[in-house]
Amino acid sequence: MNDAQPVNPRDPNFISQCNAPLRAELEADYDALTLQLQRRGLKIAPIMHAVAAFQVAVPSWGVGTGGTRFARFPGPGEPRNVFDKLEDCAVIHALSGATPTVSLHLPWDQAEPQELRERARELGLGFDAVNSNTFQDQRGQALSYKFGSLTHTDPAVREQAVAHNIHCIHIGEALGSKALTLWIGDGANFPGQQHLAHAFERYLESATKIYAALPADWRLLIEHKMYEPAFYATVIQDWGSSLMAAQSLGTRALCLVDLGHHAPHVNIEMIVARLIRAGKLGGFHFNDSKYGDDDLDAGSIDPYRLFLIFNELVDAQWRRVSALQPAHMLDQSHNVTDPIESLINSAIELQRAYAQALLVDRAQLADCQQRNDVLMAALALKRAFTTDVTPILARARLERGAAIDPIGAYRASAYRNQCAKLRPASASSRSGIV
Ligand code: RM4
Ligand code: MN
Ligand code: MN
Repeated sequence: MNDAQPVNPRDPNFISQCNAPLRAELEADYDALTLQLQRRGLKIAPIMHAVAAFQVAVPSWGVGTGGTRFARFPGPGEPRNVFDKLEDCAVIHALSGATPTVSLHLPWDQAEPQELRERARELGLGFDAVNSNTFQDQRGQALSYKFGSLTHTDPAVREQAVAHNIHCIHIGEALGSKALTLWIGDGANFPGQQHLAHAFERYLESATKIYAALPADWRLLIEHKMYEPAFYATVIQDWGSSLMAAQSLGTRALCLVDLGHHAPHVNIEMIVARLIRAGKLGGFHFNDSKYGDDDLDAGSIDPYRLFLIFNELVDAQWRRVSALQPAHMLDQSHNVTDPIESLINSAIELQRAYAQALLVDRAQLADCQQRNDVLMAALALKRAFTTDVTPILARARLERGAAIDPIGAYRASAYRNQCAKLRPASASSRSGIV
């Protein structure tokens, strides 16, 4: 199968052919883990089923090759439009079994909503949150966002930005989305450039208009980011600003945590715990980073941090915190890997962190915390984190009709080569999304 004929990687027969030689080994590994967990008083089946039910949305902009401010090195067979993107997303889902929805970015993904919905249905996909874009100017746009959008000093620019967001809601409604993600680049590059208090007030005024246009069953996800493109002060720069905005807008306004949007060394899991406490955790943009908003593959730099975030989520489930349903989305930029492989692997890394968090002995941990047995408390987490849950993940995929070895199956299908033929490279080489 290595010397592959072009085949459709979404074909269930192809996937089961790929799985056939791997089944026996998986079964042996799964049985061994079953016994290991049994000795710890844990049942493997509910954990495996929880992992199988885990879902994360794929960002449409993630299936193209990204880039930096300096360069973009296009890969072969990149998607040329939103329909190609949907097809790539369907491949990711067929092989991983974990990504049934796509998060669109408008106007990057502008197309006839009926056509989008129809194509997604054929591919077995749905739509997650829609993302608006007022951080760039579009061709033919009347007013510029150079000095801001929702917080611009000119009310006419603010109106234009509000109208775009309302347009996104309408498109999202036609697609079956249930949330609008609001991230703006507004801010200042120089002290004195912007009145810090007034800019925030203008944000609230504009966001209130968007919130008012939200259908009753929709949520507004407010995404903060510390810097970039504004390098001195960003209007919604941290979870404090985002929480203040969410609290003043209303119950359906919630905070979205993009893992790359904090200062280095910030304790993100604690932010997650605080937002859960406030009833305002709306969702995540998963990725990993070393220095800034690097948008690297989830779990590739600091898998322990990812585990600690899932630990807070599972702990909240365990405490039966009501109405906690955070949206899961990936938000990554793939500069040097095949985006499909990165996204498959990232979805798996999220499931890994989730499975590990499900292994934590919470009663024991609570007891250690109560008695201030610091070392045993720390080890309770480490023990879960260092357990190799790979057989649970593979078995969960099998359960969903996906691939035991998704990257192996993807490569065997030669899908990328097929795309390279069908999707000739375009002359334009934009700088990538950051
Ligand atoms: C931003 C932010 C947003 C994403 C854009 C492309 O840094 O993460 O979520 O929509 O990038
Ligand atoms: Mn993001
Ligand atoms: Mn980002």
